[in-house]
Amino acid sequence: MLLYACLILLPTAAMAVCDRTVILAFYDAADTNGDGNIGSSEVTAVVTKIDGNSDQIVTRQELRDRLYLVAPNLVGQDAVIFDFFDTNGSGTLTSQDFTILYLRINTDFNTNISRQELITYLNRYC
Ligand SMILES: [Ca+2]
Ligand SMILES: [Ca+2]
Ligand SMILES: [Ca+2]
Repeated sequence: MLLYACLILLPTAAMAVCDRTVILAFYDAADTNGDGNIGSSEVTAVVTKIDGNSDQIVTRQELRDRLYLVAPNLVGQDAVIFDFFDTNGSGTLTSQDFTILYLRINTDFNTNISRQELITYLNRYC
């Protein structure tokens, strides 16, 4: 838990290339039922589509090749999206990245990431 606390407080280098418009558009594409919240089932649906070989790790190549399955309007923006999600800067996306991001953004500690929580986060760090 201490490790997570440190990672949450660390400013990320990835934010240097952060593009709020792209991140928000990706959020809207992932919010498949359009209720302004991203729940765990919507996260799982996105990861399942992008993780082509189903090894629970999303590589840059997988995101580049398969982004059209989730957000056809964002094809070509994969690097911006990847860097936003690679919160630990490891070069791959794993459950640790999603956990860190979830803890950073989900300020009311419920089970969803609301659109407003994301906007608040982007206003602060992006
Ligand atoms: Ca939703
Ligand atoms: Ca994979
Ligand atoms: Ca990572």
